[in-house]
Amino acid sequence: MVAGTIVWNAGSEGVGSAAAEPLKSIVPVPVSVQAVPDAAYTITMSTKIYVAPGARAVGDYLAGVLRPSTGFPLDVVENPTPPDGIILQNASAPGNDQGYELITSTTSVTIRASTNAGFMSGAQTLRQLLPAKVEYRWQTPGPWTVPGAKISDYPRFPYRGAMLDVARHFHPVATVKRYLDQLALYKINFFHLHLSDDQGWRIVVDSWPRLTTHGGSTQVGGGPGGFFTKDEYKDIVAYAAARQITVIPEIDLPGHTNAALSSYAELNCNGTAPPLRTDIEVGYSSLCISKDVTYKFVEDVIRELAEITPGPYLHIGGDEANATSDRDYQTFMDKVLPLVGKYGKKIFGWHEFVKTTKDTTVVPQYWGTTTSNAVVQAAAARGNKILMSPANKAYLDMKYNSSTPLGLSWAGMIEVQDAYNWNPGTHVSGVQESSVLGVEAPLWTETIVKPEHIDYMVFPRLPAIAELGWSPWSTHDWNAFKARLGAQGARWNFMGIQFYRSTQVPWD
Ligand code: TNX
Repeated sequence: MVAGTIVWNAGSEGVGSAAAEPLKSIVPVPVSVQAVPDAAYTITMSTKIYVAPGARAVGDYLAGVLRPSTGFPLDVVENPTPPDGIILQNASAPGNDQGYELITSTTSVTIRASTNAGFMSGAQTLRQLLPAKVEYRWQTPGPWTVPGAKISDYPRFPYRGAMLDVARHFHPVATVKRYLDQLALYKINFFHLHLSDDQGWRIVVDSWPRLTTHGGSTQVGGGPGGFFTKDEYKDIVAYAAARQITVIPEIDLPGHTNAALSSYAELNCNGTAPPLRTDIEVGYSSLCISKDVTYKFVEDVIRELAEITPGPYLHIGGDEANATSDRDYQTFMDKVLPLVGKYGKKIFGWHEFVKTTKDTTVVPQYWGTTTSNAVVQAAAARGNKILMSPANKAYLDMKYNSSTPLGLSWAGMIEVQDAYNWNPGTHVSGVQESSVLGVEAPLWTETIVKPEHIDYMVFPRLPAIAELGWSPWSTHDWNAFKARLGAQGARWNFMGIQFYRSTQVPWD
């Protein structure tokens, strides 16, 4: 079937509004959805989840999503020849290795995939095919019917990410887990955790303990701050992994380092520790490029962080190093980039760092507001993959409009339609689709203090970015998207997500 085709078999037309129909409400929209008459499947008290060997983790996750509202036991069972029920079956996947098929019959709903990433995406589609109340945390009456369907689906880009800044305002483990639960629903598969900035250092480094005891002790506005112990960080990584999400930790270097400089006087060129900062200025701090202790510090941090990070990537920041001269910035990156490799990790950084290296394995994250950038274009020409986070489209901390009570506006106001109406594959001139790794939606937290604030800025824009990363460009259509997005509102209500009710969207 052609990418993006949506085939409606006889009997599926004219039943209710588009938004109310689960097969027409999936976000991100699948590559192909076929309605199959007389093949609806109803989950009952006796339904079991049969898993291929290796897919048990996804089966357990799916059972965990479905049990509270259905009240059903939904045992997860390994069985090579499952009779009926929910079946996760090994098979060659459509498109690429993150793809899956979902096929219903009156006795089963089968997800066919070749990786747990594929099974997880199929599970999220299944979740969206069930009534919105399946998201409720209390037992609620069914029926729990999946419409008759054959879905074939796979992502446009391998990387769909979200970033959370826990440095400007600290966000504890429970808030991070809640966010991971929300991200999984939209097939986000990378979680970038911004762990250090001028206002706070949020991860324990045993060899430099004052980074957290002092550097983690406050935040923007002067509150108590906080930090993750290594065990808490590992707990986040495991929770993400159970949702097939890879954590990419960021230590922002050599700028955005006031919290570190305040914790250790020796990291400053003048040997004097500055006070902690709780304002939202940027671009004033820099590690001391000429001191040997700087590289001992950076190596210790990278080593300890790499040890507790099973994923393949570390993000080294590199943005807004306005207090570091160009020559010093180059010197710093020449010394630091090899350290990441030494501890077995690949490098992500904010896009400007890529001017310092010809290494084509590093990933610059484009955060500019224009559609041409010489450094990024040159990197793409050399063969680097680019991660797209244009601030005027993908930044979740920008206001929706001038009356939005939270957020900043330096990159513009971003209504839902603005977040949706751009093409990652053509956005930056000279960066072809084949050079794009994917998309990421960053949430900086200068003004974001509580989970409700996260909800309000993330929803409904994150699903727009998720769809740009997943769905074929041939499906891109604002009117179709806004109808599907509107149908998600009921789901968010059951999830307790306090979203922004944009007037651009016909909410259910
Ligand atoms: C720019 S984008 C920053 C952050 C701020 C953000 C606020 C980037 C790489 N740096 O330090 O938090 O703007 O929107």
